[in-house]
Amino acid sequence: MSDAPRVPADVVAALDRAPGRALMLGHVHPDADVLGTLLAIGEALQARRWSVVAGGPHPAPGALSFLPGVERYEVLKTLEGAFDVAVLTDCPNPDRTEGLIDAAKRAAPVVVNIDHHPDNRRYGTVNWIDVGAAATGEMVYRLLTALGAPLTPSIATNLFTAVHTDTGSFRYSNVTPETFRIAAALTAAGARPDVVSAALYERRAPDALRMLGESLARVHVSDDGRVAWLALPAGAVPERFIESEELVNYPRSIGSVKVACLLRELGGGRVKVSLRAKGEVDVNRIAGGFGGGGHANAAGCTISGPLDAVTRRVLDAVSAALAAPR
Ligand SMILES: [Mn+2]
Repeated sequence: MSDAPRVPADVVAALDRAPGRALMLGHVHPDADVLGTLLAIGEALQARRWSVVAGGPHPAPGALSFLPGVERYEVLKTLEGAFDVAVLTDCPNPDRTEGLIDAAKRAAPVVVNIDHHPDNRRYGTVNWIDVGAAATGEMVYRLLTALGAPLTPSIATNLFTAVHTDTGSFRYSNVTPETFRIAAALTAAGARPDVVSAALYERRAPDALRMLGESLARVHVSDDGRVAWLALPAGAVPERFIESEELVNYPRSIGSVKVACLLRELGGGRVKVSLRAKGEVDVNRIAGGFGGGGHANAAGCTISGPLDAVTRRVLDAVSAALAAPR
C-alpha cells in the first residue's frame, strides 16, 4: 500500500516508552510544517500521559493561530528542568534554535531529529531524515501511525496543514502518491481541507491587497524571462504583511520564469533571500553558497550588505546556475 520507507525503530523507541517529560522544540520563525508536527507529536504524547513543553525562540505567527493547540507553543529563552526526550522537526540546522538545542542536549538524554531537508546536520542522538517526504508532516503521520497513536481531528488538522503548506497546496514537484494517501487519511481523521484553505488563504487584512499591489509593482523580470525577483527595502511594507504572504510565489507564477527570488531588507544591514525554482535549477545549492539551505526547489539564506548589492550577487549566482548544466 505504502511506498514510504519504514519509520526507523530507534525513532519509534524514543517515544514508545513510559511517560515522562518531553520537549517539542521549534526553530526560529516556525512555519506550519514545524508547528503542525510539533503540536501533533505533543498531543499524541500528552494522550499517553506525558508532560509536554512546546516552544522555540520565536512565537507562532499570527497567520497560524488556527492550528489546534498552538496556544500552548511558548516563546522559550531558556529551558527549565530536565526532559526525558527532546524532539525537533523540520530543522536542518541546529544553529537555527538560538542556542536552545545546546540547552536541550544538556536537559534531555535523547534528542530526536525528524526532517526532510537534504542538508540536515544530523545533530540528534536519533536522526530520521527522509528527503523523499514532501513535508515533515508526512513523516510524523507515519510516526504516529507506527506508534499506534489515535489520529484526533486536531492532530489531523495540524499534519494536514503541514503537508498543505510545504506542497504549495499539493501543487509542487515534491507531491507523490504517498502525499495524497496521507492527506486522504488525515481528511478521514477529521482534517477539513476547506477550513484549512480558508484559514491559510482567505484571512487577509482589509489593507493587504493595497500592500500587495505596492509590493508586486517592484517585481522585475530578466530580459530572457527566466528570472524574476522582488526586492523589498526595509519598511516598504509592514512586517506583519510580509509574514502573512508568500510573496515569492508571485514572481514564481510567471510562465517563463525558472528561478524566482524575494529579497527582503532587514535591519542591521542584512537581506533575507527566498529562492524558488521549478526543477531546472537547484536553488538549495545557490542558497548553500551564501550559508543558507533548504530544498532543490525552495531555499533561502540571509546575506549581509545593501539591498542593491545583495540583489546583484544573488542574480549573478542564479545566472551562473542557469548557465551550468544540472
Ligand atoms: Mn518542511
